[in-house]
Amino acid sequence: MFPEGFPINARWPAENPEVIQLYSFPTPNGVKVSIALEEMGLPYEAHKVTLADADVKSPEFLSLNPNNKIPAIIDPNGPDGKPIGLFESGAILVYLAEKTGKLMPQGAGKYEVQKWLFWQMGGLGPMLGQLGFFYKFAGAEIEDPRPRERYINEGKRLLGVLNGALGGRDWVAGEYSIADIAIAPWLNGLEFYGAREVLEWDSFRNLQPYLDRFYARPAVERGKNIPAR
Ligand SMILES: N[C@@H](CCC(=O)N[C@@H](CS)C(=O)NCC(=O)O)C(=O)O
Repeated sequence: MFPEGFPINARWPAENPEVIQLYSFPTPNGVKVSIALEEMGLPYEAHKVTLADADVKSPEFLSLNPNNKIPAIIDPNGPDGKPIGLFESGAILVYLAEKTGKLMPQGAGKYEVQKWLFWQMGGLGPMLGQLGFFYKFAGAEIEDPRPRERYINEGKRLLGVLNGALGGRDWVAGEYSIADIAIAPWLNGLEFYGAREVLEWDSFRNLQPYLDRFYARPAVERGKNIPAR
């Protein structure tokens, strides 16, 4: 079985085991990795792992990510030439940037990128995810308005922070980077949640041009639907 020591291969077999194996679904967290792989020009093989328990809670998937969430990867050619498995989209983005030397500069610029990457991982993603739950999905019928209000207010606050950071610059850390790849798909998800209006999207004048710049990139266009639903 290859990559050796990775039982996930039994359920999602690698056809081309020499390249990076991606286990994902085209959600804002999932497409971060397919977009980064496309931007960096790394060869990879994508496996569709749906969000259903039958997939993300299968013993094979849990063997790679005990936290039962996509995305996850195996790089057969990791540090010291040995295979490595990774989960958490932020950790995967940093790994790929360091592997290729792309989309995260050295020196002070690296920390500028990481500030915004961690801001997305700990703030924008979780808060907008909860907003989606309480505004559109299962929580929408909960009568108590406080959870909805809390995530709307926090979502607006975060959009304001990002809008300010994008004043006078095209990309959040200056140059285009893995921080943008982490952030932009989450902004795009607001349309799917039907939450643009309630967050007063149009009042944040730098955000739509930022999204347009991001989605005009050919690698983003390719990566945004991988793996196909
Ligand atoms: N912090 C994680 C979050 C990943 C995440 O929330 N993945 C969702 C899809 S976007 C998932 O797999 N959900 C399935 C489940 O929770 O059972 C990351 O950035 O990788």
